[in-house]
Amino acid sequence: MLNRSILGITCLGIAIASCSSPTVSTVPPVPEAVAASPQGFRQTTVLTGLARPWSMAWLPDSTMLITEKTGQLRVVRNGKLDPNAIAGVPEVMSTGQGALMDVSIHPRFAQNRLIYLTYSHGTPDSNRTRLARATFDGKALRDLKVIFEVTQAKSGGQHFGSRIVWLPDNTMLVAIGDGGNPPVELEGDLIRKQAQNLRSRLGKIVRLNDDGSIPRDNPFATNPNADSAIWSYGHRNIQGLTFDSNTKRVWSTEHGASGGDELNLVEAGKNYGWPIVTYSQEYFGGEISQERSRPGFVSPKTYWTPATAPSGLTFYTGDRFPAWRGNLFAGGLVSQDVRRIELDQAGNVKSQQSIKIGQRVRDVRQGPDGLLYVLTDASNGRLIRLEPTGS
Ligand SMILES: [Ca+2]
Repeated sequence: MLNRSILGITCLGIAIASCSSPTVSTVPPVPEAVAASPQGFRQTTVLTGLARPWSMAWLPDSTMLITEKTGQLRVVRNGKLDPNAIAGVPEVMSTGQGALMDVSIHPRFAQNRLIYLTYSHGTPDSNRTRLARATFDGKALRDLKVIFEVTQAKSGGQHFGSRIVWLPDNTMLVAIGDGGNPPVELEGDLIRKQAQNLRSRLGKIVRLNDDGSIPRDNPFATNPNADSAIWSYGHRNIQGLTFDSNTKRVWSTEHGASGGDELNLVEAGKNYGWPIVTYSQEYFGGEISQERSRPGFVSPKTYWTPATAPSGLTFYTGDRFPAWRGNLFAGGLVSQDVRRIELDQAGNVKSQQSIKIGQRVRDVRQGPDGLLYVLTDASNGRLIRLEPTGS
């Protein structure tokens, strides 16, 4: 409420023109106050002993798959972690932020048994984000194929992304990072500038068919000066991506450098500004840009300074927490919490609450049982379940 009051005063004072149209992208968002934790739930540790887990997904029979940073794909059946990792996973470069990242299940897995993995591939001097597809026979991956990759090789171990989200037409969105911080360069300039280069897949969300081919109705499909895989651009490093099937909205969380982490409502063809406009500052001090917003660039719905280092993101639709339906849940590596984010009908942030986890949070997802699951980023990482109390 405090922030709304501040915005209200601004509107009455010097910024009347901007306030008359609150959806205009040039209106800077106001960071939301973060309230204490919601009540009525408990945290239960389901599993320990995961090696820096990164992502999780469920098969139709509720078998759970979990990726680990150094390249293992683990399987959990009836709450028990199989001691043997799934065979057939591609070789992963796990230097720095490099990892076996997202795991995602084809919407028609029951018919085709297809799963998808994103990972960093290569060497510290020459690497890229890849997307691979394979069939899963219950023990091993078969017929693994790399179906998409960043076309430019980069150096260093930073900013690979990445998350996969399916849309109702069985295309998928895949988030790819900008490639790294200064002094990492590509083609004679700071690599972060690739986020604005429509010929590059760095700093983008791409949209793909389920075989990795590029849909003909992508926003830049007919632009000869653009990579036709691009769906949105101007992103730094998205590590949270989710879809609200009611409103058909795509939500992402994106890492800034020092502060300026973003929550974005992402739409096809739009420019999210990095690194031309940002609330973020350089890690070594100083401005990345003097500009926070600009016409034609989409501003974040909120931003986090200091940084939370946002990780997994999920839109809650379950029955177990009726009061949480329609809320976003965003993990935080640095904030070591899960943010419950309440939205209004228009997709603006109404309020935020912090659910303390006390360890770096790498992912948060809604399980098929309607409960929320959290992965902690530690060498002895945990799977935690949030369950309602008193029911
Ligand atoms: Ca932005």
